[in-house]
Amino acid sequence: LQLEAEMRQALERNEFVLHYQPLVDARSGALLGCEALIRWQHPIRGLLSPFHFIPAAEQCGLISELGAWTIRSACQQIARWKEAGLQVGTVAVNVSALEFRHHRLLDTLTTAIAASGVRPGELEIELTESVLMTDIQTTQLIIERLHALGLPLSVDDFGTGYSSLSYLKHLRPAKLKIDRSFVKDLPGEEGDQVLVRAIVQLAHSLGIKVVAEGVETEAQQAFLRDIGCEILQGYLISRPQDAKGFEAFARRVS
Ligand code: G
Ligand code: G
Ligand code: MN
Ligand code: NA
Repeated sequence: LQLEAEMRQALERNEFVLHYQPLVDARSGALLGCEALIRWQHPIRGLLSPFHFIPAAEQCGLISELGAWTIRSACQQIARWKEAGLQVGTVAVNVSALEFRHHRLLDTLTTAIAASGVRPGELEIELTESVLMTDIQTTQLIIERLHALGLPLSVDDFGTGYSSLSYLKHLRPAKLKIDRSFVKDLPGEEGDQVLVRAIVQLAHSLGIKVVAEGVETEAQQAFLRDIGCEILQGYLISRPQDAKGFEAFARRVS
């Protein structure tokens, strides 16, 4: 496989980069954290989105190495920001389905956390709802180990995974991230209004915080803030940016 060989080479040549998108307090605008998003700075094809290589990495078995790169890089970045005295809150990394079930994940996390001195609550794991719904028993064991490492869980793309909702009770995520498909037509679309309000109520009654993803307009921001959604993420606040760009944002809002 051509792409596999290219990705291996890219890992060796250090062509992957993390971009960071802020998560802010819906009321005050204060910075609460960021989501780390991988890109491939390809020598010929330019900056590639994860859609162009994550699925291939999952297929060819390279995902756990790529995931390990992401985790190590995020931990190193957290350490650099702390050293520089920059407060960025919690850094979230995306972990895909196969990576989550891979036996190396916990080792990778343990080693990266120890090497970088990352403290509990500084790093968080984002998993999609569909990952959490598969093989609930094993999932629960892995989540318990993540909690023991001081890693909170954030449920990505919430509302798209045909959830039974009972998993929320067992897995105790810190955050639910409302998928941007439910945010896109707010505040006009009545069906989405009802859904988003219900998600916020459900989450709060379980002691879980709510992040709205894909916030692009001030009207969406106002609606979400008014119904008690406490965290916002989206182009309105900032696009994902490289570390330098994100640092400039962090200094501006603090
Ligand atoms: O980054 P973008 O803005 O294009 O994200 C596209 C998708 O890629 C998202 O669903 C995101 O969760 C996923 N993604 C981004 N970075 C990573 C990563 O480091 N690992 C995994 N597994 N998925 C990622
Ligand atoms: O699946 P996940 O939530 O991890 O994906 C994050 C993706 O959403 C990234 O590709 C990121 O670039 C994208 N994204 C972040 N904010 C916005 C936004 O306001 N609008 C749109 N259309 N995409 C966004
Ligand atoms: Mn995500
Ligand atoms: Na999402």
